Amino acid sequence: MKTRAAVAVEAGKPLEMMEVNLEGPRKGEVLVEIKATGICHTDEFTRSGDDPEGLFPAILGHEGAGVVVEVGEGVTSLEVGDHVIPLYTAECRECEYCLNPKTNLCQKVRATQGKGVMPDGTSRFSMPDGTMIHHYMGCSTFANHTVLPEISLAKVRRDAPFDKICYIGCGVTTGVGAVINTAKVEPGSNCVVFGLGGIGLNVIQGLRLVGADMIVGVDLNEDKKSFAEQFGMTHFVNPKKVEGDLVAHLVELTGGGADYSFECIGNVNVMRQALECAHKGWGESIIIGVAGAGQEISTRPFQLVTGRSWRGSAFGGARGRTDVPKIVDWYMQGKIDIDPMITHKLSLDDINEGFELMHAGKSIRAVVEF
Ligand code: NAD
Ligand code: AHE
Ligand code: ZN
Ligand code: ZN
Repeated sequence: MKTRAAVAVEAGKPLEMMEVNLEGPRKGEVLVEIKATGICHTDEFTRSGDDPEGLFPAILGHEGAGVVVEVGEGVTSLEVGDHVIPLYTAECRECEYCLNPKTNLCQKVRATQGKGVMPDGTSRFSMPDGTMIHHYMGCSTFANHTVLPEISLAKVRRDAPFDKICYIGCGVTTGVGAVINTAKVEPGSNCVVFGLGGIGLNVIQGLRLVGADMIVGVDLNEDKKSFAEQFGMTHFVNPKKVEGDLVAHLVELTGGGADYSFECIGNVNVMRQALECAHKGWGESIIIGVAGAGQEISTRPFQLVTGRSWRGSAFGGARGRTDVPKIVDWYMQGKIDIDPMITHKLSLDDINEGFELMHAGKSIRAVVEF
């Protein structure tokens, strides 16, 4: 079939709208009509050329929601008409990783996913001239239709709006999940969140949900303050307005250091600040931000010797097929907010505007509706 897609033809170039060829689902695969997709900073990270795993041409996008149109041979858990959220972290429920309760990082399709192909080693997408187009993060939601492995789809309730729940495909689950699944933050904790964008705001609402006490937000963009307050931030710090050392300021503000800190930017210098503002003896710092090729983190080992822990979180530690339907329920029950974070709605033709809004710090999430 043919479908409309925004194609990343080359690193650093705007996406190009075109009609692409899409082959139907093979064994264990599912064809999905994408109804809406968010634009995450990770899409920009790859588009810009910073991603060491980035491949071109590719159809980016990994924060979508849609409807099953066709199922391939052997697919048993989904049928035509089911509403689904694509998962960049699959859940096969049988690999060594899925069987270990300490991780959500299913590896069943991860190697081929990283090469921009389906598990059989081939792509379903091609350009009008027949050139192969890579899949992205196993999702490719910047296309009106896409093909995914069955294990990379979470089946969700049919009454949930696509233009909101697409955000659960990455940002919401990443932020809320980092608090609940990765850090396991206890009620009454004092926490610091670096970066109040599409991920950081969801960390903040996760902290409110679990009953954190002090929720300090740190961002260079003053406009993010009022957004973050809506979701539970109790104190705002703009590093540009702090006289002297930011870490010392945060340690003092939190009465000795954060019980938990979260880096939601992808800046290795901020990652160090996030670790070092954690409380001596027990503070944990969670890295969520993704840093560009060649970048490394550093600190004095003494920071760890004296009881701070440095950890990371992917997709909020969530097991997608199991946890994503529950997060959709939380949204429908009003336990978590999504609507005010969707600051812009665009058509696929205007998707590059979404990247410009992100750069200008004007959007939290721009969502493309098909
Ligand atoms: P975003 O662009 O919406 O937000 C980033 C925020 O950081 C902005 O508000 C910006 O003003 C602020 N910021 C930038 N530099 C800063 C600095 N030096 N100090 C303080 N604030 C600063 O991005 P997002 O969509 O929220 O994504 C954030 C990061 O999380 C990205 O690196 C993204 O790739 C990553 N991410 C990781 C996962 C995961 O599973 N680990 C999932 C989604 C996104
Ligand atoms: N390709 C990058 C790594 C990118 C990365 O860390 N991705 C996160 C999800 S970001 C979603 O917005 C993730 O899930 N990582 C675990 C994994 O298996 O990719 C690089 O640096 O190579
Ligand atoms: Zn993302
Ligand atoms: Zn698995």
